Amino acid sequence: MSEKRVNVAVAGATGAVGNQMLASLAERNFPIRSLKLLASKKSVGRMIRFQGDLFPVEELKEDSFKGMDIALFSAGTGTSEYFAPFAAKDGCVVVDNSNAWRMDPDVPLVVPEVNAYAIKDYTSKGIIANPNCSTIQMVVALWPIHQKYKIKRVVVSTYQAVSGTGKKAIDELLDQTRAMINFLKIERNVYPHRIAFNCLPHIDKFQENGYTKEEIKMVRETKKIMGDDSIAVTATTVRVPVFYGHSESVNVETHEPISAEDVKALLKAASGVKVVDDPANNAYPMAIDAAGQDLTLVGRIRDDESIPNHGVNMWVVADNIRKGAATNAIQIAEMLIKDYI
Ligand code: NAP
Ligand code: 12T
Repeated sequence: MSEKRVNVAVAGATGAVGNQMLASLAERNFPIRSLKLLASKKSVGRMIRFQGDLFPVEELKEDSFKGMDIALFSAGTGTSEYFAPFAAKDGCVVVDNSNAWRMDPDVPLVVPEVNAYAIKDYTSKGIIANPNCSTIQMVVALWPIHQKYKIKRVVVSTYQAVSGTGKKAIDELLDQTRAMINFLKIERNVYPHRIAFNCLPHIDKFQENGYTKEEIKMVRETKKIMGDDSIAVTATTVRVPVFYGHSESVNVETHEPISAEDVKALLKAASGVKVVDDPANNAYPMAIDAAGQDLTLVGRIRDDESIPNHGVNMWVVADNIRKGAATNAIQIAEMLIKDYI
């Protein structure tokens, strides 16, 4: 990284993603000149430690971004929708983690391993969108396959951790688990049903066509990031009682002939990917191994024998708060600094 240093604002600094943003900024030695922590009014008065110093949490306001260079947003869709344009107006580039701007044709939707070139389009609105966590890890694994074999169709089912919903959901799984093993009454606030010892085929809101918004995000975002509307994608997204790490069963059909052996070799050389695939030794990607690190783990790579020579199945796992949110956003910010601001 160059000597350039920047003024950084973190909007949503008290949340699950915001927390990881701060940890990752420190871990990666991000070139910070000054740091401003923003959250809602109710957090004003809190102090948060960053690299040994205490920083006050300030209320997010329209004029919070004066003099700032980069704002990392993870404070909810409505908050981003309203506040990101104020940051952009003051010359502060926004990297947004919410769903507010992802499908805006004037906002680049970026996963650095796939379409880093799109970052340059930030100049149009001053905003860059971070994709949905489930989309990010899937396209990291799909992109090398698409470049070589041209993907025709993807069928994905997800097994998503509760941390994707935020701090309250992490507490809910912990509280319900504790209550279950002590035969106490189960409280339920975040999800419509018990999540402890259960699976819910329901992430984000249901839409008129019977799909959830999370499923629709995966379809649309995948096409936008890979720059190819011809790829057919269909998704089923499921919440599972896991704290950190989303897992995905991904079935891929290609136009060009493909084999599991080729895909293993290809993904071993792919950036951001770690192939964990040694069934004889019970080695495959697991949420407990993906959590706490930044790579996307891919394994169980095998031929789909129902589409001879044109299909593979794989199991893709990543830390949804790191690569699925904070790490991806910070990678984008690092590229912005290096090449553009
Ligand atoms: P969380 O743990 O519930 O934290 C929410 C954060 O937003 C807190 O810092 C909260 O501040 C702040 N906030 C809420 N309303 C605000 C307001 N009106 N003004 C200022 N700050 C406000 O949630 P999270 O998991 O960190 O998620 C936060 C955001 O990140 C969401 O937009 C979510 O869509 C996005 N996200 C994206 C991905 C992804 O797929 N890339 C993954 C997870 C989350 P207080 O503590 O003061 O309330
Ligand atoms: N509902 O960023 O609940 O669009 O796991 C990310 C995670 C939305 C998003 C979740 C969600 C997003 C979740």
